[in-house]
Amino acid sequence: MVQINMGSKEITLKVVYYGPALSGKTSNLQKLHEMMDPARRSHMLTLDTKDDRTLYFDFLPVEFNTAGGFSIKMKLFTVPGQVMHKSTRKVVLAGADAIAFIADSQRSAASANAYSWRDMEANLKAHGIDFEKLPKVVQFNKRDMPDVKPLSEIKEQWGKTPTFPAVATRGEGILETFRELMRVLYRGLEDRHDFSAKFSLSEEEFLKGILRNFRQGP
Ligand SMILES: Nc1nc2c(ncn2[C@@H]2O[C@H](COP(=O)(O)OP(=O)(O)O)[C@@H](O)[C@H]2O)c(=O)[nH]1
Ligand SMILES: [Mg+2]
Repeated sequence: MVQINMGSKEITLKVVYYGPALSGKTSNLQKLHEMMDPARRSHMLTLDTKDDRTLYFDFLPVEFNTAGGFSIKMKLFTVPGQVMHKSTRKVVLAGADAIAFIADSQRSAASANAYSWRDMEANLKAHGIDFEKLPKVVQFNKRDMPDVKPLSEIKEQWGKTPTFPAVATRGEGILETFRELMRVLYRGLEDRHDFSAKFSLSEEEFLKGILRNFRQGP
């Protein structure tokens, strides 16, 4: 959960990109990293195995300072999707303030998506995080592949949960997903911690501060 240090005026937030193996979680963070100003960005940390699958997690920090003198430190993580890394996923989820669920749009991936969603729900509940209330956005990636689930079907299935189509390898839909993720994150913080009043930080300033770190992509 959000860490607030009034002494050093630092607010630390944690966001997790979750989803089945190979759905494009690492690609999302890589594209975000590429969109950051090279002069200001820190390194993206990726711990890979030789078969190019995420062994542990990816980590990308994004920061900005508010007009009210607070330093916002956003930590973006991905989880490894492979079934065998269940305990790692659980550890990475601890204290998450918001989730981007990266689904694979291919019809053949439907059961892997569903399994991963249930796995996420169980892991969050095990941490005592209120699953229903946790801010979430869903991305349907790999729209360039043949035999993908139609967007109309996706919208119908997901109701009021925001969903975004993407082709992560081309950077399409990455920033749109991230912007909405930041919006629902802020709204969750406002509900639980009265953010705008306590830190004189409006939703608009929050979004601008975060998104200033990124070149507006194609
Ligand atoms: N065709 C296509 N391939 C993608 C897309 N996004 C990711 N990939 C590929 O799918 C594989 C897994 O992507 P990765 O980001 O490592 O997935 P992760 O396991 O969820 O972190 C890699 O070979 C990517 O290049 C996409 O939108 N379209
Ligand atoms: Mg990965």
